[in-house]
Amino acid sequence: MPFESSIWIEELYEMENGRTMKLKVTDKLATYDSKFQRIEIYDTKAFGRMLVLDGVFMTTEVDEMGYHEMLAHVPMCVHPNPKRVLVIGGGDGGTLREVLKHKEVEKADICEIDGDVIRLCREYMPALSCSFDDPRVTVYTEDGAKFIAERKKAYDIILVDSSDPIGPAAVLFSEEFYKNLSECLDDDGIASTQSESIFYHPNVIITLAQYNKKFFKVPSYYFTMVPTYPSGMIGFSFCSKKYHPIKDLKEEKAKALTRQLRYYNPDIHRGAFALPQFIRSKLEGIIY
Ligand code: SPD
Repeated sequence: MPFESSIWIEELYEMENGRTMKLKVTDKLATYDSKFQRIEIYDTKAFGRMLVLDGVFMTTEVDEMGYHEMLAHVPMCVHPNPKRVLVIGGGDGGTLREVLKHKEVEKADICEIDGDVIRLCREYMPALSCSFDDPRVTVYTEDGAKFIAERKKAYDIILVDSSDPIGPAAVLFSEEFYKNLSECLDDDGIASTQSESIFYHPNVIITLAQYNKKFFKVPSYYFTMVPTYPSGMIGFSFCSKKYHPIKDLKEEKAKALTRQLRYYNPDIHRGAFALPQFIRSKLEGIIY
């Protein structure tokens, strides 16, 4: 009889008001207390390898494409020439891997505060961390909020691949951060930022939509499916200084890219901006 683990890992759901999620794990590959957080990597029965930060499920091999492809390709298939790209956070490398699928990219900077996340993901999660050695990549192990505050009009695209607004990532959900995000982008730049779940975090989404509207000409919000995240979904603020998320979609480019992807395609792109009425009505007058 093959060994069947009966160990379940229960997520620490601080933000989800008495709700949680459990996954059966078959092996614990790493646990490390870095300067910023506890980093754990598991083998799970149903979702492949999983990265956990401070008890919160960050990404799994099986469903990460719903998150990383949508964070990267939605803005990158709208901007006509995304040459200079910055990823904030994203130490597992999944977003960077997607960015580098765009041939126009000349420079892909990644600013991750915790170098130990990169180190452990490079060792244990190669399916995600496979792009760090690409010659277009520069890694900065710094505070992302400070990094963007020090740079003006430096990027075409900024992708904020953060954890939740508790712990080291809290600063990435502030008004000042959205102001600096806008100033760090060129005049036609676009940022996409991790903006939580419409079911569990409507107040976070509304607050971020207000910042988005204040500092960007074309503010919007879209979402995607990720079974291991709270409520099985997560969304992103689409913060654009010029381009419309649907009218300016580069259809042919998006279609061609789809051949090497598992989640994103032009129809998914358009559909992701259609929000259920309960959240759409709350965002009415802000971004709708
Ligand atoms: N509630 C967990 C949200 C995590 C979002 N970021 C994940 C990072 C994956 N690169």
